[in-house]
Amino acid sequence: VTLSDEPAVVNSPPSSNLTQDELKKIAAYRAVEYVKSGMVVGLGTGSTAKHAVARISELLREGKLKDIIGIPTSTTTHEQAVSLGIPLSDLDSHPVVDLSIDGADEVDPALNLVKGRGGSLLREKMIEGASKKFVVIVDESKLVKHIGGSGLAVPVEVVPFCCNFTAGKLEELFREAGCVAKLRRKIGSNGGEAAPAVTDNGNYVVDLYLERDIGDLDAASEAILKFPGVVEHGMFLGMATTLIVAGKFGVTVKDR
Ligand code: ABF
Repeated sequence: VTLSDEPAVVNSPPSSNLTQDELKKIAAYRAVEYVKSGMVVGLGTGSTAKHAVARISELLREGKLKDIIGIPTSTTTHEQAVSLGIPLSDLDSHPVVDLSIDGADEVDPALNLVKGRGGSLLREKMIEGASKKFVVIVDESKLVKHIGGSGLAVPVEVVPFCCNFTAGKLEELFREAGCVAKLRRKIGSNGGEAAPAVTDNGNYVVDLYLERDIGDLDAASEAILKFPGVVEHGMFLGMATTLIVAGKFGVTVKDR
């Protein structure tokens, strides 16, 4: 099955009265049309991807899809897929993934992404990087001209050891872009400083808040990954093969 069988752009009728969650669901359901029986499917994480996981399980139950093996990109998605009875595996047993479907925090016109504001990024990058096709599903609020320039964070997963040292190095690296690096903390502390948020891999997240855009994305990626304390960052460059956007003017499908 290849995505090139599909038209590059499809516009469906306007859907102006829909909520953001309904738009997410529309994008997710459209993406699941790419899933065919027998595929190994990367199951994304987040409020958009969860609709795709639910839809896959629904089609399995109805017998419209068969023999799907899901590869979850987070412990949360693992739990959701288990609860819905989707057969699961991992990259050790299935190193080639036919298709992954996942959300994103930002998408630029070249389909470069920022991911990880919801906490997951490393497993997503491993699984989506091992995928023949990677379909990104978003509502139109996620579209940007330049990723990393919106004043919202570019997340970086770091090892806990001397994480403030690593955060300082990252801030220094992007000083010209007005970078402020903040260690992400758990929400809902009662009074004192909240403990650092911990990823599925036992690491921490440093959020890079950039006043101006960081310019050459490949150079920025390379520079971030050079620090030994960095595990991975949330810029997914040149990885997405298809973008599905649901907005008030309908659904748009764009292939890279
Ligand atoms: C995960 O979910 C993260 O990489 C990204 O931060 C987020 C997008 O979530 P949502 O669909 O809830 O906006 O994939």
